[in-house]
Amino acid sequence: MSNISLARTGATPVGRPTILDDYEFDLRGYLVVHGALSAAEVASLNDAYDRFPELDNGEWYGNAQRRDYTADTGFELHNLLDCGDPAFDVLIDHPSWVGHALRYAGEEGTYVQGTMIDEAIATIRTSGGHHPVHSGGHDASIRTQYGYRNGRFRCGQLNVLIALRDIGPGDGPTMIVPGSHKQNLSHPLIGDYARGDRMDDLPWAEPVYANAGDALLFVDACLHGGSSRTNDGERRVIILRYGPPWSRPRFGYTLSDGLLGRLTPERRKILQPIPPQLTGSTHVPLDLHSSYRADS
Ligand SMILES: O=C(O)CCC(=O)C(=O)O
Repeated sequence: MSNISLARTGATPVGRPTILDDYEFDLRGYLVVHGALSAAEVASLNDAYDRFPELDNGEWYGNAQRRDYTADTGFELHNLLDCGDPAFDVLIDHPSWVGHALRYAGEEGTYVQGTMIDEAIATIRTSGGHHPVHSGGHDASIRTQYGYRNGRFRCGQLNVLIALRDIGPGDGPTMIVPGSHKQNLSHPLIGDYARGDRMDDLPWAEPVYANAGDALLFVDACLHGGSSRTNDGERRVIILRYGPPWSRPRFGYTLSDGLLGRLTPERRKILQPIPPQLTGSTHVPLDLHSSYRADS
């Protein structure tokens, strides 16, 4: 990446997307940041995975809950960032992708610019598992839509899928139909999500192979899913979904005081961009474009 600039605090170098990133993302709806995590970060996150307790669907680990999307997807730990293990904190504002989140799904240049993670999931997929085909630009919700207007990206959601292990043939790579974020017709060969169609042989879908530490970034409006894992062992992928700062957690998960208290202000702002304004508070919220200042 070029165009490295400093975050507003001056603390974290944030990688801004290059003009090639912008072109690729607009054209295909996704791009891969190779080597997004260092080897040490990958090792630390795999160690954190090894600390996960045995959980049945619905059981909790700290303030994170196992909630599998379907019976076929396998282990999916939602509200991951609040599971109690600080190893995951580094992901929140990781410089390898937070600049992309701000640019593509961060309401850039408006009075509500910024970003929020509205879903964070640790996934483990074993042999036979898959994530069914879904999405597509033909009927995208506002939450997941692709948008580009007046020189600005206006996407509803940027997914960041981070590989913690190499993902090659048979490992269940994510598959995407390039350009499908702009499709006008639904794919003729798939049913609805509940039918559980597999990505594997879907015409025009391409597997995204990855090395451990690579991050796949895509607008959720792309037609996508996780192909069948046929190899033994585990596919380990973390999914973060970034949206505008006014987003809400999809399944209503909350954040503990313990988590919010230990985070840096920059990270806290990404998990809770708009703190609750409690009755009786002496704090007066101001927004970026407000002309009124209490001290002016
Ligand atoms: O597991 C995968 O590879 C894809 C996950 C996915 O499609 C999703 O979470 O929306």
